[in-house]
Amino acid sequence: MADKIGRQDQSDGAVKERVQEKIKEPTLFNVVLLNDDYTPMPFVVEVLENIFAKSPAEAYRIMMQVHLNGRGVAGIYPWEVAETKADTVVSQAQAAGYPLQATIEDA
Ligand code: TYC
Repeated sequence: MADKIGRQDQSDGAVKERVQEKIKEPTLFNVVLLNDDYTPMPFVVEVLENIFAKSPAEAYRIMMQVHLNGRGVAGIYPWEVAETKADTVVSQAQAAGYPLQATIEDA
């Protein structure tokens, strides 16, 4: 096969050297959990397992990272997914009576 990926035959037989790639990577956002003094550690671990699909060991590691450093990345997603997950964290925490907060930032 003479054609190569990235080249495109022209009607006059010339070959255009470069074709503009149309692949657009989705912009990604970090969902960041914030520390507080009141949300129980097991609740945060549960959130990380249930909403961010983390293993129990990874969920515990991230929870401790937030507890010790004040913040930690729970997951990285396209905007609408990040927004839904952050909203879900806050509403589940509120329903349980805890002040746990999640924010979104550029990845
Ligand atoms: N600092 C909380 C405690 O000592 C635990 C905690 C961890 C809270 C992570 C929020 O995002 C958080 N009970």
